[in-house]
Amino acid sequence: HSVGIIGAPFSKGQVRDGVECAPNKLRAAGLLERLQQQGCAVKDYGNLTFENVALDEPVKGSKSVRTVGSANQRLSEAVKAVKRDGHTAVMLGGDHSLAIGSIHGHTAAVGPVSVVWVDAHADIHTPLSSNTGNIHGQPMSYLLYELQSKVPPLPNFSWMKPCLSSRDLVYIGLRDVDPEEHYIMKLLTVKAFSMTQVDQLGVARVMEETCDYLSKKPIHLSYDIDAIDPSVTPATGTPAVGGLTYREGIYITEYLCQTGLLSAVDMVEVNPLRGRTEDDVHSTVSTAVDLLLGCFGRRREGNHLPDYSLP
Ligand code: DIR
Ligand code: MN
Ligand code: MN
Ligand code: MN
Repeated sequence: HSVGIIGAPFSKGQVRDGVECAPNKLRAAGLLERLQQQGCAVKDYGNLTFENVALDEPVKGSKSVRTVGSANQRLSEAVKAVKRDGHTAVMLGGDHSLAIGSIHGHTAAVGPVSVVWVDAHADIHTPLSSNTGNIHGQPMSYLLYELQSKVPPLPNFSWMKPCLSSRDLVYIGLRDVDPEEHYIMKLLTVKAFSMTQVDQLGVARVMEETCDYLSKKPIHLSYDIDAIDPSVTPATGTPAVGGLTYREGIYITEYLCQTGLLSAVDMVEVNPLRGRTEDDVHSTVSTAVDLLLGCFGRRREGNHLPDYSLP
């Protein structure tokens, strides 16, 4: 695997400080070295810097619209460049509003993609249906062709156009979906494996059905760390009880890796300031690292490099 890493220290898609610290925390936990040890070629593109828009009053109830729009424009260009350089793109968030730029940039470089969205939340509110005004709960509505007429023109978003069909989206891990979001998902008949389906089918069958359902387009995996149970990954802004186990979370990455179609990965909503203890933060960060290693060939049965020979 050849991996291009982009740090996106951005938090204005939600209201809790700290999520912007995650890219450096993930690097400090040895992400790059461990990817290299398992045989990946790694290029670190560093952290993006984002414009701080001075007067960014709410627009139709949504917060920091101009700041989020400008940040995602930069991220889209960065992901597009990493894909044009021939790498699998890894975007280290930051909050989940960054999926707008990440998926947009990915499709700008490679054409249509499939999206596997692993999250406790559906993040499919429109700016008008949102109750919180936090854009990290809205990215999917900006991306989907089918919702174009329901998303008003927003300042600093004129650079982006929808680039995803609802037929090319699968959710895994849902358990905190607002009524407006549930309505949208039924309207568009979005494929979703909530925690109920994970319980019913088991994660192996969920992954089989996910990949049977998706066409063979390049896959964009958007992994919100709050998909994992907060007993394992407590350091996140909006934890939701009853989540994926560590093993289920890792299985998703191992399975997607062996499809050979993984083309971009987001790891978002790790918030080192939300843990109550040092252990909380460590467990969250190291789980996020393990999920990324799973995306790029790490197997629990063990690995060895192709050129290894016994001493
Ligand atoms: C809620 C929470 N649905 C909202 N969303 C979160 O703010 O729209 N998404 N936490 O990750
Ligand atoms: Mn999310
Ligand atoms: Mn979430
Ligand atoms: Mn979230």
